[in-house]
Amino acid sequence: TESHIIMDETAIRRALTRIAHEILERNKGIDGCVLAGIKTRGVFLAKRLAERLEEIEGKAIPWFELDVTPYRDDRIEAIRGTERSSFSISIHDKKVILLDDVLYTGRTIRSAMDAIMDCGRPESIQLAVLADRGHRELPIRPDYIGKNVPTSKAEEIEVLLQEIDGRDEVRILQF
Ligand code: 3GP
Ligand code: 5GP
Ligand code: MG
Repeated sequence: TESHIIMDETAIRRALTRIAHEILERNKGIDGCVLAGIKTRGVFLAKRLAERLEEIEGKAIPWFELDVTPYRDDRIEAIRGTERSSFSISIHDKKVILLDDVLYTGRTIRSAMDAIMDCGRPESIQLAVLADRGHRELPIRPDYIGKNVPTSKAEEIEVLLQEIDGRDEVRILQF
């Protein structure tokens, strides 16, 4: 296995800062916005982005964790529909900004949108990802991108975050 670093700690920090500014520009501030971090690593990215937005705007932005497991398209019918999501924060009429580490086929985001829609009617849903590696299987595109990483299907992106991995780094692994 060959591997090399594509984002270091500084690059990740700068990408999140840029995305924070892009979110503020697009939404003319953060009023009515809510961040949803997709488990596992998307949660830490959402928390960091919320901190960054608060530093810039001087206002707190609500954020919550989103577990898309019950909504995955590879789960059997019997399991689907038995576990509904409910969030600590109302998403009704809110601009929900989804956060994930890597965007690949788009299936995870499709599940996330289902989970959100099950809980109410958001004004809109936007998507921010740290890395977009391509190979979409659904018509889904990110609104905010940390880094575009053209990959082959044999490659994998490894995302390491301080909170769980002890350091910040994005690597590309070639098998
Ligand atoms: P994450 O939950 O922090 O995003 O999907 C479980 C973990 O496996 C993910 O961590 C992700 O980092 C890692 N992973 C690496 N390659 C893949 C892949 O191709 N598909 C999925 N679903 N996860 C992958
Ligand atoms: P998708 O559903 O778009 O195929 O994949 C997105 C989800 O799978 C993300 O939550 C991400 O964690 C994981 N994933 C898919 N490919 C990769 C990859 O190359 N690297 C990492 N770290 N995660 C991946
Ligand atoms: Mg993820």
